[in-house]
Amino acid sequence: MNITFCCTDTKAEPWLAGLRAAFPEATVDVWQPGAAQADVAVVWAPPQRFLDEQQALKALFNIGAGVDALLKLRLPPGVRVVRLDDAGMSVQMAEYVCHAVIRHFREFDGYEADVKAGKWSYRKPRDRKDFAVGVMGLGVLGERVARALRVFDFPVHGWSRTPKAIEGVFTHSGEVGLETFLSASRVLVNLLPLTPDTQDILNRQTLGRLQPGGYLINVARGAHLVDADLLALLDSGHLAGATLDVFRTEPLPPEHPFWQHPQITLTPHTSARTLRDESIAQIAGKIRALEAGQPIAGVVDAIRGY
Ligand code: NDP
Ligand code: OXD
Repeated sequence: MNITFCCTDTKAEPWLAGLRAAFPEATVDVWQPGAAQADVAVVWAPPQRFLDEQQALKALFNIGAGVDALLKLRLPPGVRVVRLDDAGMSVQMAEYVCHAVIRHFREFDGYEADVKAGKWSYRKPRDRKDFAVGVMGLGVLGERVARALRVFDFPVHGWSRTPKAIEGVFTHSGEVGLETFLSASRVLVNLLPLTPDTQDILNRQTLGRLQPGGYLINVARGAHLVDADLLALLDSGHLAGATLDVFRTEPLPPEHPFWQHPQITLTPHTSARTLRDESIAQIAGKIRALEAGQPIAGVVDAIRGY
């Protein structure tokens, strides 16, 4: 078997070592233009030239959960696109989102500012019943996040394309369920894949339906959010703030107003990182399963877009 590695912004050596250890019988190399045809590829943001040259690939293993960038490229015919299926990401996402929700709910940002100013002051405890959290997307990451939020007794609503049942979570689905879902939520967490149906979904209209004093946590993709609409809703006072991990352009350009906005907390696309060892183990297991003709989880439906 010939495995090729083509991952932008990723140190190749440790990945190659892990893949070689898992497949001692295989050839595992970093792709170079003109390289021999490979059977399987491990990729992140590969150039179009890679895909144009590697027409014999049977499977493309994306070392992330989101495949939006990959699906914009022309893929070899019949290739299976396989996403990372958790591989240590969901616990990180649950930590990040619970941290952001709790920081906002308990006003820890306010306490930090007070302490910096040498002020010993109390804030009135808030009622968590008034801080219902809506999780958009109830897949591998969204479901874990919804369950984690329930541990802190927040009312939790979830929205997905097809109906879902999660114990303790009020679930809604499809276009018909969106309005009820939004108006039931004060804090909105976005964990949707980026597809033609979900691009720009966080806009003046949808965010405007959140309860007054709403709060946005976007951890999925920057292109889900209409930046100007978020700024307008913060200025109008309808939204109290936002925590953003993803942006239309990454790195976020230095002149972007999000950097300095007092109600926006931002992080550099780090809410759930790809963990190398877990990912290699998962990909290796799936390659072995495919070799044995067994079904695998995480195969992307290119028509659906995730
Ligand atoms: P999944 O594919 O497992 O889940 C996607 C969920 O979104 C499903 O519940 C699906 O519904 C729902 N959905 C898709 N389209 C629609 C729609 N049109 N309307 C309503 N619901 C919809 O994805 P993951 O949970 O693994 O990941 C989600 C996203 O998180 C990734 O695509 C990626 O963009 C982002 N991500 C960000 C990271 C970061 O560090 N910031 C790290 C990892 C991922 P259904 O259940 O009915 O199919
Ligand atoms: C992913 C990501 O999609 O890192 O996995 O955003």
